[in-house]
Amino acid sequence: MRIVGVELLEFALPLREPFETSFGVRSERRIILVRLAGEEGGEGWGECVAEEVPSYSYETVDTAWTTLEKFILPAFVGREILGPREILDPVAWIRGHPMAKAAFEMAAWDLQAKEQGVPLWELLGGSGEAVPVGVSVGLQPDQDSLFRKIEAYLERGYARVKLKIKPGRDVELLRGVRDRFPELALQADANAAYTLEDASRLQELDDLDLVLLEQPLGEQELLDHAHLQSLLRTPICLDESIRSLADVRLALELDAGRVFNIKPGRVGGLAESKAIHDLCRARGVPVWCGGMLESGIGRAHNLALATLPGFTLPGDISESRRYWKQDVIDPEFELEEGRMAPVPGAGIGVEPDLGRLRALTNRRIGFGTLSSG
Ligand code: OSB
Ligand code: MG
Repeated sequence: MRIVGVELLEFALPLREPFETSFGVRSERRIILVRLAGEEGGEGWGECVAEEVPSYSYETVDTAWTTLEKFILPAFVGREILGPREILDPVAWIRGHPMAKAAFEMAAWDLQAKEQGVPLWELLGGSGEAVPVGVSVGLQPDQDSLFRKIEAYLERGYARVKLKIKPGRDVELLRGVRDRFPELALQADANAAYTLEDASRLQELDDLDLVLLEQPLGEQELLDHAHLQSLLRTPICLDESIRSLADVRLALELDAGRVFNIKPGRVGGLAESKAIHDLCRARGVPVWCGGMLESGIGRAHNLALATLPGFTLPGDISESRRYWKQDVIDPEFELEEGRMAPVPGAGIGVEPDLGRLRALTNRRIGFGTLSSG
């Protein structure tokens, strides 16, 4: 498969409501999409999950744009791609920047699946079946709005709720929710806001029957996570700490985490995600698919991945309407009877509304030959 053209475009989508985490508040999302043109006329799409500011990760929209424009895309125009696992070989020399690499890699998986006429989930080894999904709820102004929000999500059919926590807004907040919703599949995400000094406070969470506690400590603190895990019954799930299969191997060796959140963007793409999934499945370690407030393009990739058999916990793969007034794909992603399924068709099964995308686009760059539109 030869890539004859590449386009990079950036646009902004306002979030339906602000999303607050221990890092701060987001009210819109700047999104980069990668569009690939294959020699047989097919197109592949990928989304970059880097955020506006370097808080969740050191990458940002601007570092990803520069890395894609200067180093990644020029290596591929006019070049043959050998297979999904070898996609990134020509840029393996680039240190780090997994989110920039993943945006390209995922577009290339989509293109390969389309050129073979198969759905992406099939190429990945998934079932393509509808999967139960969860919702990630940001910090709310008060308990009443939090309860109302959770009730509305449960009515839509979400299979579990994840709440953002931070020091000072943790144990009481979660205890209130547990008292009000005794049966709820509930988990908490601290986005690296604690240190080992908070261990006794975090131990109080053990009585709340949480599915897991996501990334309580700093990104680099695998040893401290192992120490904390030895003090907790609640399973620790790692998010920010995991940037590759090597990180998972180390974390398992140290018992620094007993569950893993796989985000293809954070680990450099779908091939690495699948390798992590395969290792965890072989070891009986549960994984689930995380989210980065993606548009419908990134969501479609995540959903295909989440149909692999080792994704035994509901992912942060929510409906388009949970994030956007209007998504860039049409029809949008919706829950059906509490589950979400990949859209039928080759590749990721969806494509952006090009007219709308053109109207929203703030910057664009093209390499090689691209069809019009
Ligand atoms: O920590 O999982 C996270 C969003 C942006 C950055 C980091 C995280 C999140 C979420 C939202 O929790 C998940 C989603 O619904 O996309
Ligand atoms: Mg997280």
